[in-house]
Amino acid sequence: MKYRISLAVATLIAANAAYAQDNVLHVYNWSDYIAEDTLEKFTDATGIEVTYDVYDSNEVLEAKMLAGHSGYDVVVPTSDFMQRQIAAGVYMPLDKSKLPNLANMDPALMANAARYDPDNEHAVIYMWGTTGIGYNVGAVAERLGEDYEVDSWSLVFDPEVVSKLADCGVSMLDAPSEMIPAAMNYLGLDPVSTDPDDLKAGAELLESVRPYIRYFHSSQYISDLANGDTCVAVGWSGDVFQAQARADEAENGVEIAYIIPKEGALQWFDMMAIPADAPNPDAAHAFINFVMDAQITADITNYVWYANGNAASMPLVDEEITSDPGIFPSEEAKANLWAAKVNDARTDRLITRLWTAVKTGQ
Ligand code: SPD
Repeated sequence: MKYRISLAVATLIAANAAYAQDNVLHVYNWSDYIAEDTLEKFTDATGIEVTYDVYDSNEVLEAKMLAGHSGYDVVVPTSDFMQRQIAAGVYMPLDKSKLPNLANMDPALMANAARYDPDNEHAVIYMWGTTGIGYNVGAVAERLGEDYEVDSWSLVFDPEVVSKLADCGVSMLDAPSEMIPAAMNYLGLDPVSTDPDDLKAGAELLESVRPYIRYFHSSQYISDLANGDTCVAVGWSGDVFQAQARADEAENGVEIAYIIPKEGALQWFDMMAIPADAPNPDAAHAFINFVMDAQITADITNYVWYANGNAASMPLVDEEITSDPGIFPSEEAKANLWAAKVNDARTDRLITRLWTAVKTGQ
């Protein structure tokens, strides 16, 4: 039997399909990086449903963005990676008329982010943080002594020290553009140097401690630290604080601390941006504007323990967070933070090669 549909019905079906498309937003964000109720609140406020996927590596996001047709409407690259993605035409300029909550953002932090994206044309700050060291206070004291002061990258980069911690589990981020510069900085080299000899020296240091590293991974360390399955992790500030929050919740007696090592650390900004081929740019703008609401951003910071770039949210952020120097570093610690620079393709290839050798030990 053949069915014929009238023009009116076909138009209705097409309109429904367009409505369904208009009413779905596809977000791709870092794992463990949003409050439990943010998406639900967005849907309640706008009627737009959200599909939400996560990653834990800038390289993974970049591969998807450069390939195109990702199907995502909002993504959250870190500013240095974002800079070269903008140059590759990956993101659309924001329509600031649709972002009235931009007025909530901290002008000094936005100016900082504008070093990677002049006039903040393509992106706004989601959260920012540092790359330092999380550790299990009891397990480390047991192995290095109660009086050992944990304040240096030597915890993971000095073979004498890290070898004593290997049995309780040491992890590093699977993030070559962060681990090699951190090692270079420890050696007294410029962490943003692209001199191949400096990069090789950083990789050699990492190779020398490789036997004491249990794994390289960029999200597993949260639960492992929280459960006491590992005792030291090079990690991102808020993630380490989340590990402590999970241990508190489990009441398992694990105490986790986070340090920005005295030699300095990377400060980074994660940015909300809209892919140039986003299926639903209107919903993307609505989402970015929604997140920039002072209360919504404060809720996220209060849940994920990351600093944000939203000045209006600060009075709504828990004091436990605003007063913690691991999340909001002191002026003294800030002077020691460095900002990543975007690498050229040749430097990137070298870093990738060196990293493979570090991880495989070959
Ligand atoms: N769990 C959220 C982690 C966010 C980390 N952002 C990446 C920073 C890269 N320098």
